Amino acid sequence: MLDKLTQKVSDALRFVSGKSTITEKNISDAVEAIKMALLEADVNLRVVRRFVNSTIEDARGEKVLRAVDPGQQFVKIVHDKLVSFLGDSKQDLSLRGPDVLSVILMLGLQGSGKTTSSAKLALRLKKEGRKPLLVACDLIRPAAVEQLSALGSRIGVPVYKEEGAGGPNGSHDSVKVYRGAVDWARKNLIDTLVIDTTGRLQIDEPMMAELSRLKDASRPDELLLVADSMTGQSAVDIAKSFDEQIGLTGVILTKFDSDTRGGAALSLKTITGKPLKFVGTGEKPEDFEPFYPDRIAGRILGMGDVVSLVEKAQEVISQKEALELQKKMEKENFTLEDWLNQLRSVKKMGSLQSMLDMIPGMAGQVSEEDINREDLKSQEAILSSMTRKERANYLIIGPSRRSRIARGSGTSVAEVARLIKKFEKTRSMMKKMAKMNKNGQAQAMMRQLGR
Ligand SMILES: Nc1nc2c(ncn2[C@@H]2O[C@H](COP(=O)(O)OP(=O)(O)O)[C@@H](O)[C@H]2O)c(=O)[nH]1
Ligand SMILES: [Mg+2]
Repeated sequence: MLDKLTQKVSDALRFVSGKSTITEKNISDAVEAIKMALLEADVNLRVVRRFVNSTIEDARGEKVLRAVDPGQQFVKIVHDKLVSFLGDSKQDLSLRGPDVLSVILMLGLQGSGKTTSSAKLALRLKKEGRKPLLVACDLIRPAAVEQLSALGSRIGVPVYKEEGAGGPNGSHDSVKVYRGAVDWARKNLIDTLVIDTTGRLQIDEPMMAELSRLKDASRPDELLLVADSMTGQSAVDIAKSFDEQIGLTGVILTKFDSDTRGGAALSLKTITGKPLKFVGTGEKPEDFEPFYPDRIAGRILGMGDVVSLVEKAQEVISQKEALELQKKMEKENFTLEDWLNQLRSVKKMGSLQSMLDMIPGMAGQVSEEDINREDLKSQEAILSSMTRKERANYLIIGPSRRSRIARGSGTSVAEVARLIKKFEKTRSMMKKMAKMNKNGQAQAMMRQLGR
């Protein structure tokens, strides 16, 4: 889900992330790339413009220019912007207390996932301790009532239906079915009605008229539009029409598990002002989650659920590199060259700790206090003053090479010797750990890297 958008956005952020200084050019390159990514994801053009402008505005702000690590801060700006466009925080349903009947009206076009989502929502309410009743008010499609019944028995939620109400010769009166459901609910201690309604392939007058009547009769607490995320911008247009003609309290975005481009999620709140409340993530009744803007933003950024340093480390060390490192460590092929690369990656990062935790076998072994940054600087200087050959095989570094390296790096022969000692020690420690972790911890970390 959102794979393509995630890929594009994280590529865009590569213009700035991990950079200790960023320029207007870096920012505008990144912003331009993000703009393309959003357009490709079928985000509404107006929303894209607004997103881009307010990101630039924030990025130009004082805060960023003074920041210690502007690259990371820019990533954070984009993250926060995504969160705000997705709707800031999770939006709960507003339902009544258990002794008053709450009504949820499910709206949407045919095939959007209304019936499935009704069952999913009912299951969720049941798990939360409510007593829901599914009400079959889609009286146009002959199979709709059967489908809802089957889902209801699968999840253990009662379904209210009226014989003869649907089909070509039925009464087509969803208001009558609703009234019957209310009676049944009173007798059976039901506290929430989830009403599945009629959908058409397009918005048309008879459908809206019928839904309007049902709305007036049932005075719902929640009017939820079920929209197919695969339809991108047209989901947004549909939401707009439903909101104008019936009025909505929120949106359920379905088929979020398929390769949706994400445009609907990003445009909906901005264009309609209606919050996304849930997402459907599969065909099963359990495949349903509240919509958490920050988590989705995290996914779009390709940095998991939170913008954390650990996740930024994933950009620095790729999975492939980590696997190679693991192999080297096992075979004791880890060289000073590798060490220098590690140091440089560490330097690009905000936090050493998270970086150390990413190195196979190092998690929890070394704490940030054990390493000071000055030390790292002189280590890097020493390593840079070595020749490639020396870094590939430290055993050739005799006394004369040592003093040359010391001069070149502005350190002392003793410091060079200390670094080599330390490297030897680290290497044998790494080898031990690599063996220890071969199938355990290290594998888990690899998976984490892969995510
Ligand atoms: N993959 C996936 N399929 C879904 C999701 N929601 C619904 N569907 C499928 O979409 C199709 C139409 O769903 P249905 O609930 O009958 O739509 P309705 O016409 O609006 O009532 C069915 O095949 C569902 O299994 C979802 O979140 N993910
Ligand atoms: Mg249906």
